[in-house]
Parts: sequence; C-alpha cells; structure tokens
Amino acid sequence: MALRGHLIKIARTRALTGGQPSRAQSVAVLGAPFSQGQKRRGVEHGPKVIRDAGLIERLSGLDYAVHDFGDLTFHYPEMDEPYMNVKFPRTVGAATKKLSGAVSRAVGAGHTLVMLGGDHSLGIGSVAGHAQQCPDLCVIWVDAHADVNTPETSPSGNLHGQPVAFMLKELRDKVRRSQVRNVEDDSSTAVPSQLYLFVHVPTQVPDLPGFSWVKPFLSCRDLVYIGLRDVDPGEYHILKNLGIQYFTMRDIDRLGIQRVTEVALDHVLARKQRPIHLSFDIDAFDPSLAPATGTPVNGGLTYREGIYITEEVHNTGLLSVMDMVEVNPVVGSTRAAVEATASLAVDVIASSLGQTREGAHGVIDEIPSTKDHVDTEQLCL
Ligand SMILES: [Mn+2]
Repeated sequence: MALRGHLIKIARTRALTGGQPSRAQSVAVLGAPFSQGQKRRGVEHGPKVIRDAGLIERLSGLDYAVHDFGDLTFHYPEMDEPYMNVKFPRTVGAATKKLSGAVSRAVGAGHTLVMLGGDHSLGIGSVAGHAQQCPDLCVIWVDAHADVNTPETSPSGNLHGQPVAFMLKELRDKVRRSQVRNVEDDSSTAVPSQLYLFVHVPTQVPDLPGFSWVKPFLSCRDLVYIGLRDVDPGEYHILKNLGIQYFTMRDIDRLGIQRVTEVALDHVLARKQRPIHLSFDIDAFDPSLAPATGTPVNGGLTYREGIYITEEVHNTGLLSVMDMVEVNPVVGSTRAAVEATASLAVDVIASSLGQTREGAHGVIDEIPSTKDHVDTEQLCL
C-alpha cells in the first residue's frame, strides 16, 4: 500500500512538472496584522516578526519573483457587542471579508500566495478568497486545534477556534436536513443515527453579524487535519459525525509522519488533483520549538515532522495558498523565544515552497571549479 501511494505520488509529480520539482514563477506575501479572533494582543505583530526573520530573502533565494504586498489595514467598528457567546463578530467578519478579497485578487493574478497572520480566524477569509478563484480546492489544516467549533459549541467564544465551521457545507446542510425530517416525520422511529445526533446537539452556524458575506463552500471530504491534540467536545462530535479525516499527534506516534502525510495527501488528492490550501498554525509545533504563540499545547510536532509535511506538500506541485498564523511576539518570554518561533515560521514557509534539505541547487552539469579551493590554500600560507 505504501509503495502504491509512493508510485502514485511520483507519477503525479512527473505529470505535473515534467520530472523537475515545480517552481511557481511568482510568490506573493500578504500580511494580515489582526488579533481580535482571540483574546491575547500581540499576534497582530506576526507579519512583522516573520518578515524580520528573513522571509523575503529566503523566498528570493529559491528563485521566485517575490511580491510583498505589505500588510492589510483593518477598520474597527466602534461598537461590537458579543453575539451569543461570540466576541467581536463584526470586527472579525469585516477583517476576513477584506482578506478574502485580497487573497482572491492575488490568486487571480497568478501568484502563489503566503498569508501571514494574525490569528487563525483569518482562515475564514483566506480560504474563502482562495475558493472564489479555485472552487475545487482542498484544505490541509496543520494545527494543535481543530478550529471547528460553532458559535454554539465554542467554550471561549473566540472566533480563532471556529473558522472551519464557517466553511463546511455539510455542517449547515446536515442540520437543515435533520430538522426538516424531524418536523415532517414525527412518527418516524428510523431516523439514521447520524442525523439523530444532529437533531439533539446544536451545530448549525448561525448568521452572525458581520458574516453575511460568507456562505459554506467546502466539503468535509476535501479537508484533512494533521497535528491535533486539543479538541473540544463539540468539535469531536463534529469531526466524528461528519466523517472528517484527521490525524492526531497519537496517530503520528503510531504511524509515523511519512505514513500520516501520505494518507492525508491521498485523502484530498487521490480522487482529483486540485489546488491545495495549506493553513499552518505555528502551535502545531511543540511549545519547546514555537513558544511565542497564544494557545500552546504540549506534545506537538518536532521540527523534522513539520518540515516533512511541508516538503511533501511542495512535492505535489499543487500548493496554491498557505497561511502562517498565530506567531505572537508579545507572549514570547524572551527575545530568543520570539526569534526562534519566527525563524521556524520562515523555515516552514520556505519548505512549503521548495527549499529542500539537500539545499536549493540548480541543475549541476559538472563538478564545480576548484578555484575557491585554491584561494583557500593561498590564504592558509
Ligand atoms: Mn488554529
């Protein structure tokens, strides 16, 4: 089975790239300094610290034409009362709407886009904007958290824990169907268990103020998670009842990162080759590697596991948009902790875009000249 998957992957890569690793001509970088999807200030400085860690230079070194579109500016409504338990709905709704337009324009212009957050509520705008241009996209969500609470299931009311719920078609459709059936067929004793559960546990995403612009656009089967280890009860219910494919850290312990990544990619690509949206929350990594983030959870990805995932995403030749979110320099305890986290973010982005552990060499036809070697010897005299 592993060999079959490997052969499919080689065939896929060769068909798409003519045997060479694919290299998009143009990478765009867009900052989204936004933090009101959660309660800690500071994550709005994520784009700056990631750029300061050398992102643009690294991508330029990979032979891309890099277009840095700078940071979006967001406008904040004067009054933004909570709706149900949800905090800052109008603010997040307006910010994600603006981001979706910017992402859509960048993808439409032919760029591979790197979106720098900001908190993960931005994922609503980033994926929605991407889907405007690429309706058949798939989503790989690398995160300690599933971010699929609805406004009704969210324990915190923070929208950075809910972005996926706004995307999923089945989450809304399933509730509608079950409610209709319940009303139309009161006498039925044969309600399928899956629907029955949805009748009794509210999971519908209500119409929040600020979110009328977004309609669910993603099917559950076009989504896969890697790295989960902190899943709320409502989220577990949704993951299980919608049959969403996910890999926890325990799955990585059992199967290894190679197998998990292979199955994850096959899940979203085997039926159809389509653009990939990689939404990477830095808290997927272990807090020892990425301490400057708002909701760290012990037992996360190692450096090599995170890099392996992104290398394999790159090798598909299908990465279209990636998010790098939740780098928060204010919660880093030391300057070194912040720099380590930002540097890790740069490594992940570069790896997603083709940096390899062999180096980023062009095709070499002959062994390089020994001239440098001679110079070194002369210096030693
Ligand atoms: Mn997240």
